[in-house]
Amino acid sequence: MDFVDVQVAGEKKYAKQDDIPIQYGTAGFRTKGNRLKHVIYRMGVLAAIRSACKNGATIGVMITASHNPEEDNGVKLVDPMGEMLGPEWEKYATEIANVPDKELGSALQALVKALGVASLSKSRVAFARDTRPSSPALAEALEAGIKTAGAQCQNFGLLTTPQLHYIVRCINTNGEYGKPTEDGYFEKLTGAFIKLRNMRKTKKMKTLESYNACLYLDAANGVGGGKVPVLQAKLGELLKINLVNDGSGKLNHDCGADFVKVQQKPPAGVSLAPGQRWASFDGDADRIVYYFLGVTDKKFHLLDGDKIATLVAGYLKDLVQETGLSVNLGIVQTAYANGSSTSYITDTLKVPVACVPTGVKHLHHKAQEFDIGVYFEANGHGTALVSDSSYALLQKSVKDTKLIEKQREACDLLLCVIDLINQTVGDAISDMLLVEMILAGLDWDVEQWNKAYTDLPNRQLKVKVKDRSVIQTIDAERKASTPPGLQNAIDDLVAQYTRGRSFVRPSGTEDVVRVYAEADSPTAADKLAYEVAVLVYKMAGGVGEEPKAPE
Ligand code: 16G
Ligand code: MG
Repeated sequence: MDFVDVQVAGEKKYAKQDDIPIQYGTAGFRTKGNRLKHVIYRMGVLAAIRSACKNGATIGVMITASHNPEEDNGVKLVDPMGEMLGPEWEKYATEIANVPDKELGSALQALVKALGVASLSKSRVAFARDTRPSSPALAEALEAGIKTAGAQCQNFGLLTTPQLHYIVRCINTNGEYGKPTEDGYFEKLTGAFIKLRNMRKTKKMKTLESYNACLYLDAANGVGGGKVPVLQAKLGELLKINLVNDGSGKLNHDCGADFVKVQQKPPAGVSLAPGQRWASFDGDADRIVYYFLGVTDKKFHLLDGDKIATLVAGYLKDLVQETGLSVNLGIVQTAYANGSSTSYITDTLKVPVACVPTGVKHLHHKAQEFDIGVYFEANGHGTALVSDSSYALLQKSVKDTKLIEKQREACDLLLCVIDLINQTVGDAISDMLLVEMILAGLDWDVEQWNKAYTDLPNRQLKVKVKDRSVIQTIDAERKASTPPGLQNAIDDLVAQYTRGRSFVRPSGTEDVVRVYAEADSPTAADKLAYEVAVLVYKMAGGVGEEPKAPE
């Protein structure tokens, strides 16, 4: 096997645009869209090699930059079961993306030799893209890479990130997980949603009379916007979605899940009537947050990833109990989880909770240690994973006449809930349907959901430093191990605040250090975040202006 054609096309049409190094980080490669053509061409070839290493299983490639500004773009690889690329391959991706044009062929040659790959003719790659202006040209570069490498390729056009993850898993399980098409995806999710709503009616569990089937949704002007009408057509009256930021405006501009979470306010230009249930997707629809304006206090309330995790875990815990089976359940969070949510999980839900570093791969991996693992980042990315053995146990128990009818019914219900949940990755559409189903089942409105616990006021800030790698963290990013003295100084500040907590970490997607702080009042949280930001600026080589004190 040689890479002569790959090398020639690479030098001619997909030559490096600059020599600035680029790294496969938490969410793949991400930078300005006009810097990515060569990177994505090369990732087409790498995906073909990955496929060969997985005995010809289909590898997915998604072109998106999620919640980043419209002019950015990015690319990430999807492994055969729909999970993120195995971390051990991130270094190969980084190496291949950065080699000089003249060495591309030889670098690929060396890689396949080291991996023991003899041919790429049986390799398969499936890909999709989001709605960014730069995405079509990048998709062409990707297709060229895959085809020039000699692999087969399937172009799924515009998809949300979780839809591509789902399709990859369907292909590689020969349809056992579902039909490998967008239509198959909607059929599976809406089929489960409709069945669950009807099951609850026939079993007289709740009348659902007071559930308000009207949801207001901000699609961040992203790829999710175009998918909602398809979903709506299948749901009919069961859920009426009023869509804003459907794709006609600028992507992620003053809208979307990231904006709402970080700014702690609604998307620009929308006015919430008190009590309305609102949700926001991010640009590639793998995150969702809910929010509302209080009926009595008229204040903005955010129902973020932590609130979704606790709602889902509480619901699943009750259902598991009803089955009477021995299935353990756990929740996985990151340091960004609000302190109140962690206390609620431990003290009220009494469910084990684990904390891992930021990034889906860490959460997903940890969640697999439970029979049912619910994982959510506070920013709204999350899902629930069910182990193969628990799934098999449920399937067996549904028909087990030794169990009482109520138990068999609970097993049936749980199996159906599992069908509603995207098992590959966090999915805004699937999470939305899950939340809506649970709220309907419990007969809850947003106020009731929000009452579970009260978030501690919190603030996030960014600090620009010369080299963010001078900050290293331990204890799932909750403590800084370098530079020396920084953590002690943070501890001293935190000790001055009631219910204070703060941590700092280098961002994996931006050239900044992130600061998080929470305390018992918004003013205290703002002040603590500011003071910690100043520490970072002074002790970790801040550049530009010193952080500004809160007003
Ligand atoms: C990426 C991660 C997300 C994480 C975020 C943190 C994936 C698919 N996405 O978007 O999970 O929360 O990065 O960004 O892993 P930061 O490192 O810039 O704070
Ligand atoms: Mg995203």
